[in-house]
Amino acid sequence: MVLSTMAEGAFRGLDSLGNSVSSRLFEPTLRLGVTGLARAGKTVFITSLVANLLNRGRMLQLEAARTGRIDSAYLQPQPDDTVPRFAYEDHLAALTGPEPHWPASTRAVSELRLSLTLRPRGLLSGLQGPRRLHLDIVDYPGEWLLDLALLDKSYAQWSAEVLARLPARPVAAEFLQMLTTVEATAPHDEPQAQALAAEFTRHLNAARGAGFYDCSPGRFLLPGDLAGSPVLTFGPLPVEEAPARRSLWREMQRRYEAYKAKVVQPFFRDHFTRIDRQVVLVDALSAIHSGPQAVEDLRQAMGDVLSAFRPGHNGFLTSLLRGKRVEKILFAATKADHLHHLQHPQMSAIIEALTREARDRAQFAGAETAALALASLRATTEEMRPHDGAELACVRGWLLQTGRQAAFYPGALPDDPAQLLAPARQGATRWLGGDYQAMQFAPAKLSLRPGDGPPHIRLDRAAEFLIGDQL
Ligand SMILES: Nc1nc2c(ncn2[C@@H]2O[C@H](COP(=O)(O)OP(=O)(O)OP(=O)(O)O)[C@@H](O)[C@H]2O)c(=O)[nH]1
Ligand SMILES: [Mg+2]
Repeated sequence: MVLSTMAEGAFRGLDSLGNSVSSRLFEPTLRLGVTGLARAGKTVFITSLVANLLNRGRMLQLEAARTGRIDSAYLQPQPDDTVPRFAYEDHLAALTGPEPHWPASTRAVSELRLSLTLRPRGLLSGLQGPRRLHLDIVDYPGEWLLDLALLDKSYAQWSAEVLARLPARPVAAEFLQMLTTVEATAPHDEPQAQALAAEFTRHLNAARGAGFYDCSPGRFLLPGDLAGSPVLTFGPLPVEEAPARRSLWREMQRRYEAYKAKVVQPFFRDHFTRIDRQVVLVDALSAIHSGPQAVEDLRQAMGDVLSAFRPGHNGFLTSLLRGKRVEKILFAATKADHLHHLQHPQMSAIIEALTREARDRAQFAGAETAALALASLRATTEEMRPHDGAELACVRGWLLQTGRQAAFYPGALPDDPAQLLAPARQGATRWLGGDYQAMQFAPAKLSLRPGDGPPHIRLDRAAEFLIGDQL
């Protein structure tokens, strides 16, 4: 009696051990990071990708979907209990409901687990049962990657750099004026520190709004539940030789270091280092519309964002990663439905050129990279319209501002991306070849056939590059 209970217990123990071992061995997990600067299209991308993996009728370029190797796909509770869940159902309801609208801006990291049951492939496929793959999709702001550069900088260095670039930036005069009234060596005074941080944050937000991308510290723009805490209550101060122990300068320095240790490092440790595949979304068309300075700023920001994928550069990250690396990185220009497909090759060439430097670096670090233009949710239809005796390749959709339908021509993108990137690098203030328009379209009302996900452009190709080899 006793014996059998013991034996049973032992057996059960073995069984549960066996379960966890087998789930680890035979149910691999792939972590897909989705990032991009604010409004790049991360939320819409994830929502549409998941919807199109659940209903695969529009995923012909994803080989495993086309050949029927994906048996089923379903959402599961995610493995990380402390990370907010990506609000897939809410976002999908916004995009595909009776009154379609774009989902609200998201301000923090979130995660979703999609599990796929797969038919085995290869010679022995007849002998094996179905496989399972867990796809953990992580949405995080690209701005947080820009903070990596802070880890290598002392407070004095960071302050000097920020103060040097401030005069050329919007809403900086007030902050600089405030600095002239502040004694950095005087004893720390909390209301003063708060006033400085508030003005500095106001400046960062204005710079961000004016199209500048390198607006670190990234969490000042997306504070989430850290709003008002000391790690976000600092700003740059002019360098001091020997600031007193309780001076404002010393306290700001302490908070800057706390920001690095308590905000930046945990993000890289808990999220970034676990990513296997990465997609970096870029709203290149908006930058082109804003002008050469925005394009140049975007190019530089992409370089900085991507330096996180060349960890050799950064001692902290190298020691965290211990040889692990992101295996594939996709650079995707989003919102390609703003362009007629005749202009998609030009858009792809631009995104390729825009990220070339960054891609070369990533390749150097061993990751496979690709670039393409996609639309996560197609909101327009194509149309040729006569204009001055020629045909203009337009797109038609419901304008977000007026709710009316209109055809739209954004301007001709050059065949050679250098025609945009070179003047941008050389500091041009406007495009010589004419202007580029940007429009905001509302998502179209959809009536989906059973088995079809929301309409997209090249989302299936993106999925094939990112996860196809694992399916
Ligand atoms: N036409 C079109 N517009 C898109 C598409 N994807 C995104 N957009 C537009 O871009 C905006 C931003 O998209 P989001 O997916 O919310 O971008 P995000 O990167 O998650 O933005 P934050 O959460 O604010 O950082 C949307 O509100 C839409 O206006 C697309 O595929 N087609
Ligand atoms: Mg978002």
